[in-house]
Amino acid sequence: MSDLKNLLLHRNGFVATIQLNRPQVLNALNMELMDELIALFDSLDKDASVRCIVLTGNEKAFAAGADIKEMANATAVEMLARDQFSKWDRIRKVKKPIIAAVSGFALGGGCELMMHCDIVIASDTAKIGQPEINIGVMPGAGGTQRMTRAVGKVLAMELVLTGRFLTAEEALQAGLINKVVPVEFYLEEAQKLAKEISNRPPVAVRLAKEAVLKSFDTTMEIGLEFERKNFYLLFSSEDMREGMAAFIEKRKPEWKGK
Ligand code: DAK
Repeated sequence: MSDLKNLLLHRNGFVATIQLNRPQVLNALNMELMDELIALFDSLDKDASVRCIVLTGNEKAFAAGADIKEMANATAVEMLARDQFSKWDRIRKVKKPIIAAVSGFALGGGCELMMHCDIVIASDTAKIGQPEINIGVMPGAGGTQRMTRAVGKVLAMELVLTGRFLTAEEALQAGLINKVVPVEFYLEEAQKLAKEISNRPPVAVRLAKEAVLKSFDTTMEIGLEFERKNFYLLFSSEDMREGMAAFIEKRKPEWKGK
């Protein structure tokens, strides 16, 4: 995709890094940016030369939320017609792992975008929260649901009702993010992890991600059955034969993604 206006794309081996690129407004997520982002996720998801995606902003902001100036005059019917909710839902359906590399502000829709990702590496400068309450609304892209599942009811309630920001360290303690590193390293650390995941067998990675996400949508019994079927399915992959043969022959496996 060569005509990106609000994003930058960088490729290194099997890892694609998407950078949100509206620095003048702290990467506020306007509709044009979101449409580009969703289309880019779709295309990277179909591209066999990509195995893991890193999503980042810049040092000052991952994203300070949906673009308030774009919403300020909208009516409920206009918001409904924009149909942004169902578009955001397509990010949830990306099959390849997405790692968020977060520095500075991850607020409102920015925090919700972060929570759509599978793994989060943050800089020690990160400020994470759902401050929508301070502008007369509430989270609209999964904040009340994903935040609550990640950190539990009482902290989610406090964050959503007061708009307070978490520090990176607090977010780590609460289980919202995976790791905090000094600001110079957050992107490098996320890309290192992405490279590590992209050296794993792609079909198993895909089915494992799918099974973990399934746990949010279903009962334990149905989830366990789903997991077991994905496990059995992997016995039809060439990579499973290769992985087990390589273990027995004491050599490094070579993954084909088949
Ligand atoms: N929207 C638009 N512009 C923004 C922005 C935002 N969310 N955040 C910052 N900016 C702009 C500022 O207006 C300013 O622009 P100029 O005045 O220079 O033209 C520039 O970025 C720099 O910001 P500040 O001057 O304010 O910078 P400070 O360092 O002083 O403050 C801040 C940083 C992050 C504390 C502050 O900018 C701030 O409070 N920003 C708003 C944070 C916020 O309330 N976020 C939640 C927005 S509501 C949906 C999906 C999602 C959502 C809704 C619907 N659907 C699927 C339908 C999500 C809603 C939200 O996220």
